[in-house]
Amino acid sequence: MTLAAAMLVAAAAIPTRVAEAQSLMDLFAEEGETDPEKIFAIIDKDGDGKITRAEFTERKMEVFFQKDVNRDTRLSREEFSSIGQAEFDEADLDGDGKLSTFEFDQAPFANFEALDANGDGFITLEEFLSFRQQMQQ
Ligand SMILES: [Ca+2]
Ligand SMILES: [Ca+2]
Ligand SMILES: [Ca+2]
Repeated sequence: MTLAAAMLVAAAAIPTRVAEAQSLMDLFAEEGETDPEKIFAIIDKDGDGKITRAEFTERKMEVFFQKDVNRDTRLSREEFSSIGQAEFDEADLDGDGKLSTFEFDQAPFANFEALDANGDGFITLEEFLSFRQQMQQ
């Protein structure tokens, strides 16, 4: 069994909410980074301890263009294999099997509102960590 196949089997065995949290972390992390505080710091560009919507979107777009290997401004399933098929399909609004920048930005798997628990327009480290914790329960 290849590593990728082994990971697929493992992903299928864990509950969806855990998979969502994992993919959120994967999405924003630098390659191989798993420490949520470091991931938070990557998104919080100006280092003021709060993630604004602009910082969140900027990081999402950075990730998008990193993943878009063939530079067609669409993410194919092959280019974006770190999330589950169900999450991918949910984000693929026009059902063409690829995610546009718009679809990626709107995607429920990386939704600003879901992380901004108190709705003040900023994601704090506490909100970021508790979102992750919630997802893992
Ligand atoms: Ca900030
Ligand atoms: Ca592409
Ligand atoms: Ca699409």
